[in-house]
Amino acid sequence: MPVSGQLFDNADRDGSERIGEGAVLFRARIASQAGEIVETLREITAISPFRHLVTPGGHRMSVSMTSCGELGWMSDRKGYRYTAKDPRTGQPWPAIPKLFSELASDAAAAAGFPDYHPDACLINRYRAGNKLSLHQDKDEEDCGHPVVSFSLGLPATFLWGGFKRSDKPKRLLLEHGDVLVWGGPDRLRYHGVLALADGEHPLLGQQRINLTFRKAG
Ligand code: MD6
Ligand code: FE
Repeated sequence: MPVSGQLFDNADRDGSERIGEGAVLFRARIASQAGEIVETLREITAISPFRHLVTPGGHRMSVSMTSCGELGWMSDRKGYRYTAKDPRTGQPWPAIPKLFSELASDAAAAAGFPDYHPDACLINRYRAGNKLSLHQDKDEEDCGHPVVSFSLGLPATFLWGGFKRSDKPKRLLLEHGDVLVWGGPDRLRYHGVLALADGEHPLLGQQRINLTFRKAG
């Protein structure tokens, strides 16, 4: 239900904001769990460290990435795909911690996607100036499942585009603790992240971390 004039007319009392037919932004939803999430991330990145991937076109991505889950997202000269093992270590990707999968499925349910069980979590690390160009998430077998995104650390300007790369995107500020769930008719929208501005975050210092959960297999 829309509330006071301070909020947008698509904002609800719980701080959630519907930004599309299949998309809801929950502001600061996981802020109180952020410390525990970051601690758990350290355990994951000790096993499968952040690395800069190369796009099929041969560009080194400025954002560094790693994964956890039964499947991890990969890019190299041969293309984008999911793998069961981290090519860097030759070992399976670390499992998705229970805390993460519970928070992701709770958020999905709150956005109208019950019974969400992600099997892949891509972890992105941005430092000042790092950006992610407009793209669609379409490497998953069945795009009937939503993507759930957690933002931690420095704020970023997220580009919420249309269904063609040339559609002018809207700008959305994603801040520490925000959760964005998007699926259904919005699942294949183009989206990206503008170059991260300098800053200092109390928990994460000069970085932004983004986790995106998917059902990839
Ligand atoms: C980011 N996020 O926020 C990058 N993709 O750093 C994504 O690319 C993304 O947030 C699909 C669904 C939600 C997302
Ligand atoms: Fe994406």
